Amino acid sequence: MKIRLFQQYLLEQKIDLALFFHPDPTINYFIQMEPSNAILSITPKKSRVWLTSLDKRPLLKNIILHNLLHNLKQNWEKEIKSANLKKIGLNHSSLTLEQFKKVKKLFPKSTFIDITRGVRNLRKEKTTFELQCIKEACRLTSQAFHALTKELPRKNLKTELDVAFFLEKYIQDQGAEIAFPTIAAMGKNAATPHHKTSLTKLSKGFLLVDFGAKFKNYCADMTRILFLGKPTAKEKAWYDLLLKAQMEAINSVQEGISFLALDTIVRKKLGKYSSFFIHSLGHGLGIEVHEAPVFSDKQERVKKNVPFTIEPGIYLPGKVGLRIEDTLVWDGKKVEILTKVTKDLIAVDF
Ligand SMILES: [Mn+2]
Repeated sequence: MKIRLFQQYLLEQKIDLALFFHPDPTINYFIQMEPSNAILSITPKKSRVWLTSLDKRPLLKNIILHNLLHNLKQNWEKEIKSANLKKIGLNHSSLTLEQFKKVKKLFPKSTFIDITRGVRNLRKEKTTFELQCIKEACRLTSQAFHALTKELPRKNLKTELDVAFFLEKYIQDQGAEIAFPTIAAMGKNAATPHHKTSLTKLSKGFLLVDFGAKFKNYCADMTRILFLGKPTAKEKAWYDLLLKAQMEAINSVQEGISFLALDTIVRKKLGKYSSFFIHSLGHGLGIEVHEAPVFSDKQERVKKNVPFTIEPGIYLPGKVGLRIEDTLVWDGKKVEILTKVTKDLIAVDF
């Protein structure tokens, strides 16, 4: 990954050492795996990672691999200790108080600085390899949804959990992983945006699925809605309005437009329903399913090779919930929707 660029950042900020502790996803980013435990140290000249023998050894370029001992001898502490490390960078967004106390004891004379922003910015723009992984994750996600539309009419899936397991099995059968626990929400359950997939039986109405594959550590995120039975004119109108709002935001994506501006476009289109759109329009994604850019940050703008989601929703408490979500990227000339599966409202015989 962009370790040289990060070392450049450390030089510019006059940081002698950056330390990362498990389970900081930044470690996963730099070593391109999910370790059981790890400590990562990066200085402007040298990068080292300590891993336990619980995991398979990763093939690392530009990072020296050490063994992290399981006994009480904290070998990494001895190996890392040095009086020359005056300014130490820590990722406040992931560090526990216990870890911080340990570092403070280890380096009593050093000063500490928060590098959350530096790390987030580094990970925001993706390399060609990272984009390829995200695209593949999105392709598998789209395929899984397509398979679900073929499976539902067979009536083998009875509950929300059946639907979630079908999607997750499909993805894993393709050799990929799950980016996050699948949300399958039947009818009024979808009025809770983060509904916990349950044993609720499938019945007539909207069925929402929010899920994603993870390919080589990189996430996809997509939400689609199906209709079991035949939607009423009103139900169709809700869906059409939401889709129009989502497409208007997607079609407005261009270099430098702020995410806040996209959010405004959606809320305007939703009109009287905008007060029922109770969350952020989207988020960046990569090693983590939610990462920078954070849409509520007014400074954040669309930039080349920074993938993100657009996911407006309408939630009528106790009644119904709709959300349509795509993962997309601005390639410098045009917006590319990576989750390519259809957004026509599919009505399944029920
Ligand atoms: Mn999302």
